[in-house]
Amino acid sequence: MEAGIVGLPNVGKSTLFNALTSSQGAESANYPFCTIEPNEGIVPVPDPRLDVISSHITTQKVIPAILKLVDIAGIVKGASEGEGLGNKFLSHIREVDAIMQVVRCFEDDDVIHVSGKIDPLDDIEIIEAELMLADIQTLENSLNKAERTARSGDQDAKATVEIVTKCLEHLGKDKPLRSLGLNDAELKYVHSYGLLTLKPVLYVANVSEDDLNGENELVQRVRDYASEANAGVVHVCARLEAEIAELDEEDREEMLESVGLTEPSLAALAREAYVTLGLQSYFTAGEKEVRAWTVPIGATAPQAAGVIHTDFERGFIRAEVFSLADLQELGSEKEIRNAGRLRLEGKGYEMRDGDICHFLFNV
Ligand SMILES: Nc1nc2c(ncn2[C@@H]2O[C@H](COP(=O)(O)OP(=O)(O)OP(=O)(O)O)[C@@H](O)[C@H]2O)c(=O)[nH]1
Ligand SMILES: [Mg+2]
Repeated sequence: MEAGIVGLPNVGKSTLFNALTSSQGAESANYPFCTIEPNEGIVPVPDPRLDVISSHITTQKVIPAILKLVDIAGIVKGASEGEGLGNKFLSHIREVDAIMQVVRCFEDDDVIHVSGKIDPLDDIEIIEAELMLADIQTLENSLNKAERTARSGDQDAKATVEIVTKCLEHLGKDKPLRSLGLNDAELKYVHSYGLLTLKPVLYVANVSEDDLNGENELVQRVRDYASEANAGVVHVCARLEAEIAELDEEDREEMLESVGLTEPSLAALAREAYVTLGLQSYFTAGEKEVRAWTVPIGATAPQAAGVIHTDFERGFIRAEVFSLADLQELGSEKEIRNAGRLRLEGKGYEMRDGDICHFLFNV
């Protein structure tokens, strides 16, 4: 799973990115969380269930799920026409699964706002407009090609023309494609275009140090907007998070407590990112490692196994599954087995959030 951090210039994207990618989560010692490229990083997804599992199953290491982040440079008005670094950055967004849009809700006279005033909804609209314009360009280009092929009678091309036209009409009404409600079959025809406004969005309201709970009216406006647009919102003080991330664990707890926070914002951000993307976790647990894996909600057991290794999916025989609740009640896998609560699930099994499993396969 990969999310791109986008927004207008100077809204705190890099501050947030640095805070998230440099924070040393408790479990992270066992995982190379690092910045891959200067603007790409991997962060562990905090999940308290991992601690519960490893309190019952002795293991050498605990490996959380990961979220890959890309810090994309500020988008300015006219980006879709090549303004600023324009198209190059839009092409970065094409590659991510979800967009995290940072909107400035903090007041600070020392930090210049590109539009000269702090208005998060205005900011959201500017970015959305650029993404919509970029999609219109992409679709118009492909429409020409598809129309030519369709004339030769190609059925696929005909369907493409139909769906592309539908998308263009929607964008023409100033609406992002994520609100068009394309079904899976329709999505297949436009999948390869990497349409920007089709990607789910999570708004990150960057709040002031003195508004850590996001009570400011500006944040409320973002929430109202997002609930209408079916998007999530988290509020974060990027600057404070950056300071917190520098601390070691003990000092971090102290600092969080002193400012009245119960957890670093990464935790809330990661949770919301899961919701936005329709994802859930399952676990594998053994002597060598206890590990969280990410799958889309609705994934079947073979698909879940495929996240570990494609061979697991190809040669899937069955899964042995138990729940976290069973583990907490009975204390060990052995007891779960003895109590007859270890479930054997076949190819059609739909994974549930928090399942703990072994996969049996044969290739
Ligand atoms: N007061 C305050 N300042 C912040 C906060 N977050 C970021 N800033 C400041 O805003 C300025 C811009 O932050 P960056 O993180 O570089 O912004 P950016 O969005 O990456 O900017 P570009 O990469 O140029 O598009 C810096 O001076 C930050 O210190 C915040 O939560 N509160
Ligand atoms: Mg930056």
